[in-house]
Amino acid sequence: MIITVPTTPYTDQKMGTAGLRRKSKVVMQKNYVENFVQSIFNVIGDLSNKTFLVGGDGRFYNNIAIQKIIKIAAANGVKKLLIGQKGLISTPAGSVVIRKNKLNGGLILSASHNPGGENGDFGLKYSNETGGQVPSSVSDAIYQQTTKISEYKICDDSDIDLSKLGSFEYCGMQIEVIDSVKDYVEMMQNIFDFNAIKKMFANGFTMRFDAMNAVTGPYAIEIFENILGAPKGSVVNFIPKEDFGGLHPDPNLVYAKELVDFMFSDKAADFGAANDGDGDRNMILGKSFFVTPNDSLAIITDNYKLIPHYKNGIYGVAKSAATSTAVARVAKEHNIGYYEVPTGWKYFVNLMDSNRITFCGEESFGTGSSHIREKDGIWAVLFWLNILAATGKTVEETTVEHWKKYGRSYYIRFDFEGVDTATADTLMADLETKLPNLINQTFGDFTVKEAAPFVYKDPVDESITKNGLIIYFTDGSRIVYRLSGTGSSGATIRVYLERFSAEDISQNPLDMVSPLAEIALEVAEIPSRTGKVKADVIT
Ligand code: VG1
Ligand code: CO
Repeated sequence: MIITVPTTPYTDQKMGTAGLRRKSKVVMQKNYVENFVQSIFNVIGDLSNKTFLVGGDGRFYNNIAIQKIIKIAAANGVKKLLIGQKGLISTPAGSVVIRKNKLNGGLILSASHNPGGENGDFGLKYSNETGGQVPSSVSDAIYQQTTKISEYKICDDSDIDLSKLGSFEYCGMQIEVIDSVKDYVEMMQNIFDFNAIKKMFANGFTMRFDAMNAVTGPYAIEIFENILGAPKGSVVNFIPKEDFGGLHPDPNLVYAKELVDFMFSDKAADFGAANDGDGDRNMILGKSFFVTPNDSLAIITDNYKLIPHYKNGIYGVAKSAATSTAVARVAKEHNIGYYEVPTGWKYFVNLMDSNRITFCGEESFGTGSSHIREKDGIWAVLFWLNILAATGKTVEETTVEHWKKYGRSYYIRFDFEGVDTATADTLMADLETKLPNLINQTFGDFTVKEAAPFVYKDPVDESITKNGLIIYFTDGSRIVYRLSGTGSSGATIRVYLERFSAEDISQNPLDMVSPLAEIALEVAEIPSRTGKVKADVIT
């Protein structure tokens, strides 16, 4: 049954910020998935004693790719695969399953928050035994393999039915189709005070959770409606669809419009939340109120004592460099460790494994903790529900009180999308050269204190990563520039703007950062070089 098939390399199989992400049509090319998966197995080496998880966010082409992965794994002598029922597993649930069952790793098929469908994107994230995505040293080795691959092994047998739970043998390999939801739900019950949240719902508290037609629907129905007793209908868009029903499953003010409109209407629930395609991102809303992911991380950290699993103490916290400094002030107040890493969850893994941090987050709607090694959308929602249940306060009260105590970091991200790759690369290179000259220069009310590339040295493996350019101003404001590593065509320039105010906490964020935006565009010459005078997406 096992055959060896000759193949020729693709030149573009390099993983970005979070796995390999390409247009579905690119991935549908002959041997594209085969080449990539065989390259991963080539790098791992001896597979005879190894067990992996396979599953994904349910998007278009997942089912076909999963069948290919099964056949290639079997042909390469993998001992066993755990596969999410119907091929579904959220990114955080995948991390739970890998860690709980001490697996050697997993392949999570998702392009996360990118749209799906035949004309959308496809993705593949590769995690190791930590339950987190592999470090760059490993993804680089896999990329090297993909550039010289000449053959792959595959089991020439029929497709497998993944709709029913159970264990069986296939082409000499063991397969276990697992419940995608169970282990994850159990873990959440061990972290949070489910009784307190249940009581809050019993007393009439209302919520709306938007699963955006992606993978978190089944998890959310089970946790929020079935177990915690939120009224039926609290979870919307809960059936995972191959094309996410045409939605762009990115939980932010732009793409989760349906939820945002509802939460800013007079019918609003007490609490609103959405997750992304693969369930690792979250957006938190109150009645007519939006909590930025930056503030959410700070508020979660500040309130750890309210949560059973964390109440006896936490290690430090970490954020990506682009994320606002709100959580830094909380870390200082609680006298805990504080770390800044490059963008991408994989940079948090060593910090968690070495007990340096408990919580971490990114401005891009990612929040999480050392309970797993991925960001975790439903975990963040439960954290907020637990805070509200413990304090009896609203989302807005909780956030405003936080600002009163710590001051407020006004924060906005500008994305310039679909920029020609060479133009974007040159823009960043030229800007980097210019940075030293900016120091001490004054722009209106703002004086540059420092300007430099962000360079990170991992304290555990001592690897060096350079990602993004940062301008620091004397008043604590910052501009961060970086190129996206998750797009599937062209380049996206991200400009992150942050302005701190200790007392003035009720201004409009866009108004507050707009002087910084002007400086940011001017210094990097974005309009003249890209032809764009405005950002395509503002979040
Ligand atoms: C984006 C975000 C980053 C996040 C990454 C993966 O990367 O900015 O913070 O970790 O997506 O998120 P980039 O390189 O496009 O800025 V997801 O939900 O894959 O899993
Ligand atoms: Co995601």
